[in-house]
Amino acid sequence: MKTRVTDMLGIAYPIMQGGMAWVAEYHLVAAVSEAGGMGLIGAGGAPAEFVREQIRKVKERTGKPFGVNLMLMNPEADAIARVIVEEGVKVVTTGAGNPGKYLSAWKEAGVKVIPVVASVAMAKMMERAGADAVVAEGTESGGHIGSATTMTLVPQVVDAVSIPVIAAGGIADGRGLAAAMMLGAEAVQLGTRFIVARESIVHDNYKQKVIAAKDIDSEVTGLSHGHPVRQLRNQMTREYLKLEKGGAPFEELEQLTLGALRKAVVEGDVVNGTLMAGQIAGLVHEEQTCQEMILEIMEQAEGLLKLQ
Ligand code: TUI
Repeated sequence: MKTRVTDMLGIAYPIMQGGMAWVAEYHLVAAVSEAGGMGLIGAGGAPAEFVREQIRKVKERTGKPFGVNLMLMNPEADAIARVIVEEGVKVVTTGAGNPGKYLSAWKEAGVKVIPVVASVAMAKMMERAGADAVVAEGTESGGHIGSATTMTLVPQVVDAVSIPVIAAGGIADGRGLAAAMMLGAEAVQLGTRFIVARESIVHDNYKQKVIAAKDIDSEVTGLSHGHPVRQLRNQMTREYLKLEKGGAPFEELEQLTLGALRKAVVEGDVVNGTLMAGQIAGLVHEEQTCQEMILEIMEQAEGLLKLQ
């Protein structure tokens, strides 16, 4: 299944791994890339030097293409943008903001730039600024989200830009990949399914919550202050939503979530931690290696698209 995205990135399959904070560290990234997909280090809120170490560790494990996701609210975003160039990273995706100010430096260094967008307007702005592709991410996704669904966003972005579009949000199997291709996407980005990859260092408590999740087990917190985050329902979301409904100020809500993703991923605290996951968690049933996941997705999608 060759597309402009597989050609541009030099990958075998049109499958990218979401740049999930804390989750997408070097073990997962190297495994996805080794399996023929596109692994992406999730810089999240990490310091620049930590990201540099992660890049070097991925390089030790695979010679295949990989990238870095820069979460633009990171206070060290400027320094990470420089590390990406210094370490010769070939692909960068960005999230949670507008990467405009980094584009010229990255382009000059030959880095392929793929902003994650949640609207047509942002996709057009990024194309004008010189982006090589965009990830159109629907509200089904885990983590920080926009409001448009993948089904509506992807074809509208495809019609609005000439650069390749990668679909994200609500995709976890070959049916999702085939559907995304039908909407005009040239690759997909998966997050939730890779949380439970064998190579993922996510605490088993968190993995089991994703595996047990059903279709309507996620909640969106933070809508009232403009930072909606999708995560699995637990005591933390119940408490948060109660406070939010009562009009609690942003600072109080922020206290509740400070360090909560780390608590879930590293410590396995599924009660007070933030279990970011997408709506497709209900379709994720088992821990598998990245290679098993990717080959299964490709076989299913190719069968549906009658390519074999
Ligand atoms: O970035 C994501 N997903 C994320 S980032 C993240 S880290 C975090 N942790 C705790 C609380 C909040 C965040 C977890 N999940 N996805 C890509 C994405 N980007 N979705 C939506 C956007 C986006 C939003 C606004 C992109 C651009 C944008 O534009 C704002 C502007 O400046 O115009």
